[in-house]
Amino acid sequence: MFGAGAMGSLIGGLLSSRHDVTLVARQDHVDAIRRCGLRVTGMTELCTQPWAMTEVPAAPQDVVIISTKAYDTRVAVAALRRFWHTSLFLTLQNGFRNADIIARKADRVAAGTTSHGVTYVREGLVRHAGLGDTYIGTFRKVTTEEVKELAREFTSCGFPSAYSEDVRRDLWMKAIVNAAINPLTAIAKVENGRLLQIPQLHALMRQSCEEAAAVARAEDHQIQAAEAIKITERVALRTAANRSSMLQDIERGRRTEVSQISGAIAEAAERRGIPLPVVNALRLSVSELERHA
Ligand code: KPL
Repeated sequence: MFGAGAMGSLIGGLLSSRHDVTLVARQDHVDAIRRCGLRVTGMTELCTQPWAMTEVPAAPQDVVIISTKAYDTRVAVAALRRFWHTSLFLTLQNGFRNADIIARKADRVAAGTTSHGVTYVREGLVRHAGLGDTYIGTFRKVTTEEVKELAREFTSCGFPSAYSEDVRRDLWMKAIVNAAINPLTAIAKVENGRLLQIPQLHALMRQSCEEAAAVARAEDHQIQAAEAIKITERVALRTAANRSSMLQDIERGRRTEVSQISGAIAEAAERRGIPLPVVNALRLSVSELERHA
């Protein structure tokens, strides 16, 4: 598991109940895990002791899961060079370009989306604050059977996952969800569920989904606005108590994934000549917050 922030720690922790898992993480997180184990609270309660290190391990790995921030994907792939021709790579990140970046180097790539809400509380401890769906699909030189097997293994470790027939569409759908929920929660400094309770924020969330869905359609993914809105509302409801990853980044004075989510949608919109007033306003506001953080 390369990148053990909130999401990587949850998944890595769960997988370690049945598998030999190595988390590659920041020094303070690694030190805490080595001292007291990795703790997950909330919807999942566990304390586990996966291998944790700051360097890429030397031993061969069956599966390499990348769960870094999307702006770190290139660096992650370079660091994982020794597995390019031997391991199955799986990306479980925000943004829809990660699998393409990984597939430029790694031979075998699967891609997935997950909409669980997870908060990084402090080193060694994450909170599973909201349930979500996880879909995994083939991307490059991976068989359907291998991906189904992965999904089954994830499920049996307590991380329910399903095989996706069209993971590129799922990646777009997830980006639409993130482009609505993440900037709004980061700007308003509210938990995801508040977007459904504050009418003005709810209206902006819906408009953002409408705009981004039009871009997805122009990119040949059949995503209607009504479906995008319904899925986004469902994610906000199920992760109501979570602080989005973008809000967590702003609060910790860190760089956000706004360029890799809303920025990527904006680039596609510009290529296609599609106006994107709400998505762009939210994107620019987050960039300003980020600049001042
Ligand atoms: O992906 C997320 C994120 O915060 O990045 C959601 C699903 C919106 C959960 O907060």
